Amino acid sequence: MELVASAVRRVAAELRVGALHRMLGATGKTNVQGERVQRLDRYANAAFLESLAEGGLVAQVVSEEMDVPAQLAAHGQWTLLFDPLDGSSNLDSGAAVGSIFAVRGPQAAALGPGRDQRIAGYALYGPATLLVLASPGEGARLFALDPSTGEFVVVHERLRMPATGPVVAANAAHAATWSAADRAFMGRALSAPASTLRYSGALVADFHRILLEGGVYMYPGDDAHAEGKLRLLYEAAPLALVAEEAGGAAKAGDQAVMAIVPTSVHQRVPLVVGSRDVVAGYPG
Ligand code: AFP
Repeated sequence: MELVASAVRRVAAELRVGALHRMLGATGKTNVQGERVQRLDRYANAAFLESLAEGGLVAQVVSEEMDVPAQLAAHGQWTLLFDPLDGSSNLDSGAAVGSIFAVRGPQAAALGPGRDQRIAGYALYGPATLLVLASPGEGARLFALDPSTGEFVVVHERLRMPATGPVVAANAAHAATWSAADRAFMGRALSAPASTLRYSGALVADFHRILLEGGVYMYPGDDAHAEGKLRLLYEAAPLALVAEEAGGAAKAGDQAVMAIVPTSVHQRVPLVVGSRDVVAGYPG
């Protein structure tokens, strides 16, 4: 986690001065997902790779920004999977972005189900740099980066996601091409008492709000993304572990996200994640 924290510190520092260095904007390239690569996507990926290469602990890394996994230390014990800069299309607007990561055992475990994750979490680069870490059976903790010391300090020892809650996060512009069941689910969520729609375009930012306030984030299959948009290994599964450890839940169709055995490293899944009682009402 020290290596991940070091990458997060570097990304946070670069984000603060990115506009000054003319680091905003696109590189003109697209990644393996067919998405425009921002200059800071490239920076964040390099920051993770360089930090994780230290100390010979990490054998293999899987990144949203790399077509194939990279091999690091020959005798390393861990596989790291990450989206180095989630929501990077927010950058030019100065809105929140994040990093998502998971730690698994040796190489073969990269293609196991989410239950093989040893630690998972995310950084949220907003008004403060926040770090959430979860591991099976040990709950989820919230840290904040103290810029005066460079240390992460504990803010919450044991986060609990409310069993239900008002926040609904989804790209409602795509609802016309969702299944009737997905539309009906969103309609029920929006008609619950005090419900409110909040969607930032960065999964980490939307998920974090739901973790604290309760509610549901959904990105189901639609016309443009038949399998859903979000990546199983370094977006959906890490957040599913955080959600479960905080008392929430995550589904991909009718399956628990944590139970899905991936078939490829960049596999996408439809995702419904959030408060336990809200996600339980998802028909799948
Ligand atoms: P980018 O990293 O390409 O900006 O994608 C972000 C993301 O994977 C996730 O963070 C958002 O919740 C989701 O895509 C937003 O997708 P839409 O723009 O289609 O709503």
